[in-house]
Formats: sequence, C-alpha cells, structure tokens
Amino acid sequence: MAASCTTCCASSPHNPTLTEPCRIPDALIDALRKARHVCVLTGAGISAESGVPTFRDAQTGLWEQYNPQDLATPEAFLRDPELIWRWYRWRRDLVAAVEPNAGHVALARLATLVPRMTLITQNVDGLHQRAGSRDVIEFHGNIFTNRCFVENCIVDCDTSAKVPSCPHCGGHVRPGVVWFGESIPSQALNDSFAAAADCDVFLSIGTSSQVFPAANLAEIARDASAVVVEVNPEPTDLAASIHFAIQARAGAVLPELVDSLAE
Ligand code: BV8
Repeated sequence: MAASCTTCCASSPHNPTLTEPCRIPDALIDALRKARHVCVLTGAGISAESGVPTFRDAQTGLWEQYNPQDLATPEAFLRDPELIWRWYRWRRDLVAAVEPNAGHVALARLATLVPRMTLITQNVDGLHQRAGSRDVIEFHGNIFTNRCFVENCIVDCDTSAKVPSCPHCGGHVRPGVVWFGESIPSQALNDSFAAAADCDVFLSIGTSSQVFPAANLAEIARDASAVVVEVNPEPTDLAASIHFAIQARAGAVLPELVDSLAE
C-alpha cells in the first residue's frame, strides 16, 4: 500500500511519529542499510493480524471472564490445572488454525537483507518459524511444548488427559511457556540482552512494552546508541524516547520497510 507519509510531529524531527498509511522515512532505510546487526523484538501485536488475540484484547467466550495475566501463573495452575489446560488447549487450537501474516513474512525476508539479524519474540505461537524465520529466540517459550511441573524439563507425553502426566515421575505436565513470576530461560535472556546491547537498529514491533524484562530490551538498545523504532498503532511509553514511532499495523509497515530496503 504505497502512500505519502503523514508526519504528525514535524516540529520534533528527532521523533517523527508516523501514521498509517506510511512511507518509510529515508533516514530509517539508510540506518538499516548501514546496520551491521539488526535486533527485532515482537509482541502479541504482530500476530493480531493473523487472528490471534493480544493480551490486551478482551478474550472471547468462556475466557472473557478471565484476565490472561491471572491465568498465566504457576499459582493458577496449582489452584486449577484443569482450567489452565482448557485455556491453553483453546489457544493451541486457535493458533494451529491461523496462518502467519505479512508482518511475519516480511521479518523472515528482512533477515536475508541485513548482515546479521536477531529475532526475539515474546509470543508463544510459533508463527515466526512458520513464516520461515530461523533461530527465533522464544523469550517466553512455546505454547506447543510440554514441561513437567515437578522436574521442570521438556517432556514428550500423551496430552489427551485433562491434566497430562509426566512419563518419568507421574507429576503434572504444563505448557512449556514462561509464566508471570517465573524467570526467563537463561540462554534466551543472555542472548537477547547481548543482541540489544550490540545492535545498530532495534525494531520493537507489536508490543505494549509493559512486560518485563522483555520491555527492558529497547531501552538497552537505545542507551547503547542504536536507532530504535516502534511499530504499533497505539504508541507506547517508549515512543517518546526513541528515533521513530510508526503508528501503524505491522502487517502494513513491515512489507513496505523491507521493499524499500530491497530497492
Ligand atoms: C520475571 C507466556 C524474574 C505465557 C508471557 C511481581 C512478581 C513477579 C514478577 C513481576 C512482578 N511484577 C512485575 C513483574 C515482572 C513481570 C511483569 O512484567 N509483569 C507485568 C504485568 C508488569 N514479569 C515476569 O514475571 C517475567 N519474569 O520477571 O522473572 C522474576 C521471577 C520471580 C519473581 C520476580 C521476578 C515473566 C513474564 C512472562 C509472562 N509470560 N507469555 C502465555 O502466553 O500464556 S507474557 C505475555 O504477555 C505475552 O507473551 C506477552 O509478552 C505479554 C503481553 O505483552 P505484548 O506482547 O506486548 O502484548 P500486549 O497484548 O500487551 O500488547 C499488544 C500490543 O500490540 C499493543 O500495544 C497493541 O497496540 C499492539 N498491536 C495490536 N495490533 C497490532 C499491534 N501492533 C502492530 N501491529 C498490529 N496489527
């Protein structure tokens, strides 16, 4: 969707907030062309256009009465493992039925156009991998893996029971995601912080930047003098302190950005 760009903050050239429809600023394309290392962080917003509800969206049906942040905790699982498994099965079925969108595909292509790209996702849906991205850092795990709640190891098990059991110890099995109050896997944490501190351009895409420590990554990049870009129809608190806040959908902006870079 080629169109002229509406710069809402012409008076503050250091932070041109751009709204959809939007042509990518030449300065941003120039920074990407010169970048040795591009780091990308995605959140639920990049999967929204595939039909996966974000954590901010009201959930549908049975789940409307619940706040995801109350369900995605070890306490909730210990309190009612059957309920938590019903929630995750509902989400697994929903994700399995959708496809990656143009935003996911554009990021897979971006990796072929720059010398080095680190893709970090907060999402657990695996859509980046299905779009062709490789070496994705799954900061919060993957909804399709299963982990023993007792031994804390990934298990291959029969998940037909209401609450699956670990084939080794018989304990409860849980989805292999990182819940609120749980630590990020150390490899994912270390690799992500290192990439944010090393990159020349940091793209924050489809995240409310409200969940930590993922939300620290853009600030680390900014403080390490990277060019920081946010793509989100709703500017976040980060928007005021970065180089480009593009107020638009990932599925509209990212193909435009990659096409401009490839020209
Ligand atoms: C940790 C997996 C150390 C599960 C997720 C008290 C006790 C313990 C910890 C804390 C505490 N207080 C604060 C914390 C830290 C806590 C935290 O950050 N809480 C928040 C609520 C303040 N973090 C943690 O607990 C983390 N661990 O800190 O470990 C520790 C350990 C023990 C004790 C203390 C500290 C672990 C957090 C991981 C939680 N797990 N997911 C599952 O999915 O079931 S997080 C989950 O929510 C998602 O993965 C995602 O990361 C997050 C939601 O964030 P977003 O992705 O940004 O999505 P959101 O819906 O918020 O926003 C979407 C955005 O997209 C919007 O801005 C929207 O405008 C935009 N958008 C919409 N459409 C589009 C779009 N953008 C572009 N294009 C579009 N088309």
